[in-house]
Amino acid sequence: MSDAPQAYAGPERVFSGVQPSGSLHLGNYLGALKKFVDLQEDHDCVYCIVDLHAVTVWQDPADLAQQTRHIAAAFLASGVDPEKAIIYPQSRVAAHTELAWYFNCVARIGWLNRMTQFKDKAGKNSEKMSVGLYDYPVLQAADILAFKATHVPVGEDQKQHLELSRDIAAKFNNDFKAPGFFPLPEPLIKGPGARIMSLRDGTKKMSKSDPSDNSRINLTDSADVIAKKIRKAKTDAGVMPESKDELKDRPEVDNLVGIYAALSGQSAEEVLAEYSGQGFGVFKPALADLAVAKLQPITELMNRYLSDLDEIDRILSAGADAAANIANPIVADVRDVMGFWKG
Ligand code: AQP
Repeated sequence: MSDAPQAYAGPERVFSGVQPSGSLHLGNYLGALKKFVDLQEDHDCVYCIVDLHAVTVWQDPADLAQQTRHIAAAFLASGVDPEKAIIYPQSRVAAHTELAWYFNCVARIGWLNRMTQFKDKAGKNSEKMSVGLYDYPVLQAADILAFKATHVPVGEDQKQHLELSRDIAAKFNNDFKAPGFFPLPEPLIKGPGARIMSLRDGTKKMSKSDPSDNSRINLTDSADVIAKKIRKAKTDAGVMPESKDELKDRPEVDNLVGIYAALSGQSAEEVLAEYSGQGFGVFKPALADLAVAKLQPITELMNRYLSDLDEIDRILSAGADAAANIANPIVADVRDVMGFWKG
């Protein structure tokens, strides 16, 4: 008999989340939303607006619900279809927080101490950060595993958190002698757009919380603002190179080529073949035109969805019911596996 733990034999399911903590940017779109749309065609998909994650840092109560609707509008405008995928706010499904508590008792402090995103976000102020920000990756594991999700489309920044989810799932299965109870979820990271960097510093990821608005392209930016931000994007004194190898020490140029490739559906090599030897005076306007052509229809649709908040609320409510119908029985099984009193 093999000593290998029994593999998960349940159906495939996709789960991912986006925080309602500010305006979505090009990195969120290319790293996550665009993949959500592709996956809904042939997978069972659950897409969550992770408001419980958002409140790990201060969110103004006057804005939170509207920010949640904004993310829903961005999902819909990007092409996520509520007939094909579940869209809902995390705080409406209590299974997330219940499972997170059980996982808090499975995960080890040493595992969380290794999470680089907490260190990056907390900086020198870790003592002043919320316990929730530190524990965020455990809630993320609960988000995924409350649905027994097998695949998680995310940007590269989430790779370490996904590894933690796998470790928690494996330890739970092992500790409670429940081989194959939880799947070990696979990140879906590959592909263009997995790591979009700041327009001001090619070594830092594009982020909602970057204090410089010029560092990112927001999905709500007008055509003029997008063009201006790309015109101002940091580059160097060189011209467009011939090969990808030559991009290694040019992170800002590498990033712009990556953005062009992800938006146009070409490879970086194809982009370089078209623009090698040209100056940024040629490449940047071409990139701006492309970005405007791809993003403006999304911005316009978002605004149209936001003009009918009742419809967004209806979609979120129906999504929350559908999500609870999947997650509640799974978390009830977890209680059984752990041996809680049933009455
Ligand atoms: N720069 C990026 N490139 C590619 N993918 C990215 N994602 C985020 N930034 C990039 C992916 O977008 C999804 C949703 O992210 P999130 O809003 O839940 O949280 P985040 O990763 O913390 O995004 P931000 O913009 O960096 O927010 P702040 O500044 O608030 O921390 C995830 O799949 C993420 O990988």
